[in-house]
Amino acid sequence: MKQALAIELEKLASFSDSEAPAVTRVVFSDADLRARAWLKGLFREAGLEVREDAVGNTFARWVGSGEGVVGTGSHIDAIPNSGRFDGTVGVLGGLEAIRSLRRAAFQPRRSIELLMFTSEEPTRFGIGCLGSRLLSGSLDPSRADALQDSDGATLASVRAAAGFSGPLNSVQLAAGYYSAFLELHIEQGPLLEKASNPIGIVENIAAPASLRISIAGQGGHAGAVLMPQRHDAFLGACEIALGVERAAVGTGAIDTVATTGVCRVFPGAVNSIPSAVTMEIDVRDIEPDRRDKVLRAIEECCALAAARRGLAVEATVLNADPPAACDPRVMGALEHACVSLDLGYQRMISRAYHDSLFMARIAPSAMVFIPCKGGVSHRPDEFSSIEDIANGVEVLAGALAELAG
Ligand code: HGY
Ligand code: MN
Ligand code: MN
Repeated sequence: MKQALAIELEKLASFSDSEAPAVTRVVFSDADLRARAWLKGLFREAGLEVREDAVGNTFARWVGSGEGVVGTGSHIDAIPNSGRFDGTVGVLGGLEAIRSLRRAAFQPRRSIELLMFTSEEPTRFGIGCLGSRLLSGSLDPSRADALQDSDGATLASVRAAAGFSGPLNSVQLAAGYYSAFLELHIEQGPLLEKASNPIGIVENIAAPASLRISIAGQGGHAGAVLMPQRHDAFLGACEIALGVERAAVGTGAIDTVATTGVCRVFPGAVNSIPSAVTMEIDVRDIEPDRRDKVLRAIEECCALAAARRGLAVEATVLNADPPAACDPRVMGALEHACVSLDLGYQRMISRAYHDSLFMARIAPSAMVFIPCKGGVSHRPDEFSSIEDIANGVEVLAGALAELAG
C-alpha cells in the first residue's frame, strides 16, 4: 500500500504551476482540472460511483447494503509555492482507506463516500472552504457566485468555464445526509512530532476570520512630491500591518494569531509614490470573542492611519466563522482504531481551518492528524513520511469500518 500511495502522491504533486518541490494548484486552474480528471479516474478504477456538484465538489461513493452514508475527504487545491501533502493526504489517503477495506472484503452497511472539496484555500476568491461552505449552507449561493478573483472574474464565470454549471443553490446537502464525517490531514504544526505521537485526534477547529483592506492615497512623482505633501498608501499599509501584529500580541493569549499575507502595491513602480494598496489579513483564535476584538482593533487602526496620512481606507470582513467542536462518537471511532492498531495518539486542537470546520455544521465530524516534519506547512519543504501517512490511512480505515459497519 505504501509504495503505491507514495507514487500517487508524487503524481498528484506533478499537477502544479510551480517547480518541484513547490506545488501551486489554484482552484479551477488548468493544473487543478488535470488533477481532478486524474483523480476521478482513480476513483472509478477503485469501483466507486463518481459525481460532481455545481461548484465542483466531487463525490466518490462505495454503495453500502443499507441506509445512510459516512463521508471522508479533503481538498487538493494548493496555495502558491506550497507543499504536496496539505489536503492531498486526506483525498488519496481516504481513497486508500477505502481500497484497503475493499481488499479486506469488508462490506459496509452504510455507504462510504469520499469527497474532494472545491477551493478549500482562499487563494483565488478570498474566502476559504467555498465548497464545504456551500455544502453546509454556510454561504449565500448568490454571494458566492459574485465573488471575484484578482482579475475580476467571478466564481460564476470561472466555474462555468471549468465545466461546472447549474445553480449553486443545488449544492447544499440535506440535513442528515452524512451520519458521520472524517478528515485525514497533516497537522500543519509541531506538536505530534514533538510528542512522538503518530496520531492526533482533533477536538476543536480554531475560528478563522479574514479581512480585505483597500487603501487609496494620492500617488505622484517620487522626485517631485516633497515628503510633507505626500499621502503614501503603502506607508498607511505598513502602519496597519504593524497594528495587526500589535492587536494579536496584545490579547496576551498564545492562541491569537494574525497575518498580513497579501499586500498589493499600485502602481508598483520604483519612482511612483504608491497611490493604492490592497491587503488581505487572516485572524484566528480558539476564542471567537477574543478574535473579534482583534478585528475591531484592526478597524480602529485603519481609521487612525487614514486620518494621520490623509488616506481613504476601507476594511471589509470577508468571513468571521465560529470554531467547530468535533463529535465524541466519531472521535471515539478514531480512538478505537488507534488502540486496535497500537498507535499512540493525543487529542488536540487544529489551528489551521479545514473543510471539517463546515462539515461539522451538518454532520457529526472529527479529524485525524499525522505529524509533519518540523511542523512546516504551506511551504515547499512540507513533509510527512509515507509511514506516518500509512498510519493515518489505517486509523481512518478502522474508524470508517466502525462507523459504516
Ligand atoms: O489556512 C488554513 O488554515 C488552511 O490550510 N487553508
Ligand atoms: Mn492549506
Ligand atoms: Mn488543508
